[in-house]
Amino acid sequence: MRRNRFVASFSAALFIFSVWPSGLAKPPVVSSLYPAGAQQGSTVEVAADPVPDPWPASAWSGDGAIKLEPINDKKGVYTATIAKDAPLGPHLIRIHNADGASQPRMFFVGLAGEAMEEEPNDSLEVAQHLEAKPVVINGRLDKIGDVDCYSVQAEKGDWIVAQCYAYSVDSPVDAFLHLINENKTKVAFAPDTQNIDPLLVYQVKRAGTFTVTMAGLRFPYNSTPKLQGKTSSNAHSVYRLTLSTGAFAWNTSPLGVQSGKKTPVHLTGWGFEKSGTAQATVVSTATAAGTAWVGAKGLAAPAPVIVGNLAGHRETEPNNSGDSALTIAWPSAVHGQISQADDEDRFGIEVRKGDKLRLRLRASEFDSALDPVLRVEDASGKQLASDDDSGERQDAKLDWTAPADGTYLLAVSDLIRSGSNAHFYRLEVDRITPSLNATFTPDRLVLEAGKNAETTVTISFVDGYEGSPAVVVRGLPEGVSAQIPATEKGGAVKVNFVAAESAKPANVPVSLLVVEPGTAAIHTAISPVGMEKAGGERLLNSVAHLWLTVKPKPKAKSEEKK
Ligand SMILES: [Ca+2]
Ligand SMILES: [Ca+2]
Ligand SMILES: [Ca+2]
Ligand SMILES: [Ca+2]
Repeated sequence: MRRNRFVASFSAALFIFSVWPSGLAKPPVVSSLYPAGAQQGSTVEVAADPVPDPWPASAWSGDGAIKLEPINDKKGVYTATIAKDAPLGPHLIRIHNADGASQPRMFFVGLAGEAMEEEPNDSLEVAQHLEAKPVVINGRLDKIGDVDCYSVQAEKGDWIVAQCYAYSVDSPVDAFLHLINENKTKVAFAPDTQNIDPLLVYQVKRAGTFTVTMAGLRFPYNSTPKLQGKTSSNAHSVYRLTLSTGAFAWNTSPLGVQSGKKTPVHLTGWGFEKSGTAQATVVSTATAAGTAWVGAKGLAAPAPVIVGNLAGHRETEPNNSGDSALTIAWPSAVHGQISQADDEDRFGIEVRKGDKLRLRLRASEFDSALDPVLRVEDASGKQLASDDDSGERQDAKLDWTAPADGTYLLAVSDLIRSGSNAHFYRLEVDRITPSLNATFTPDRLVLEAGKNAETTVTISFVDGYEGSPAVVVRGLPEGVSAQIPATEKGGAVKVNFVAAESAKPANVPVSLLVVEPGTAAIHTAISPVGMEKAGGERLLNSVAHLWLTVKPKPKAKSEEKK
């Protein structure tokens, strides 16, 4: 009797939650991949957690050079094969089954050999010693109060660099690193760098064994009130820690390159001279805009470089006065340094009356020491406009309309008039062009044959855009169509996906494009991914596809009646 009642209420629950009508099956939830990356040209095992049920479940990667195959008799574990030419840097992975797909998870392709953390490693006495360097350690802060210790031998003059990616790859942890010498003296502590993840840099004064300790706080801090302020103890607190005593590149000079061009760059960072590693390399990327990752022989980790459509210039000193300022063609980006106290860099630009310019002086995102100030002056040196902090963090950004034909000056300086070769910048001189942004949510849909489901594309017009854009869907599987309302004024557009009764099961990424009829303009809509961004930007912050799962009609009803 009790058993029957249980069955009855269970069926009722199934009826109510008809989102997953085929019973208990549902889309995989993957909170972490461990390890969250691998070396270029390697094959490793990667565990998805929680274990996708049913097993095996397929994996999709954003790049064909990274393949994950489920191991049938090892639940949750994939064989990840990273091709030798797999693009360096972060990629997205989804796990999917007949009922849907997981949220995308980050997977980083690196340069150095890798190692897995070996517990116990909680104290200096039991630190995991790393012979091979550089090395990427894949670890987890997976018990309350977990501390992970790693020791390396370093010689006088070596630069010990420890770079941690935890929050950066969407782990729920705010990590911190300390460096301790043989006398158990703390010699370095890493502050937050581009987000809440730490980067530790220390030049060795006396040869010996040094221990890096890794610990963390749960993030976001208020996610589990009981644990607030306590160290992290989450199985998903996966991290990647690059440990180097040789060459480590932090930036490139110039900081940015033009998409589709071969650009010689100089790697900047630590340990190049002593290790004899070449600092000159060439960047050639098809990335349209955003960030590309540069590798080179002997480097511990790839370095990010900005990619855009602007051609590049380099400053040439002297350029402190209007007379010595070099006139640059624009739109373009110019790279330079406020190389000493009171250095000012001036660049001339020729404009026509009414030209609308967007000037961005970028420094803090590259961890430059410069607190940039940007001024626009007329040919006589009279200041017409200035900005200190309107850009990202403490960077400057200025929209300026030319009052008359002629040559004007752009002046770059430091807020407190300091300078050094760490005070570098990228000044972007661009024309303001009307444009649009498009985002969508949700980023996953499960569509049953004979039914429909929708995602909302939100289009916003920026900088005076005046068009009648339309949404176009690319990559639809057979038997699925998209109903798209007219979208002349932008705003929220509900795209309705309809599966025919005959639609076959499918699991595919679909692109949502916003086009301007009669022009070549195409904007790919994106959807934000990851947890709240209170800790800053992550390595990847959006996904450029909607994941569409098509499943057959449930057989349950007719079978139950029989
Ligand atoms: Ca651990
Ligand atoms: Ca530990
Ligand atoms: Ca300069
Ligand atoms: Ca100068």
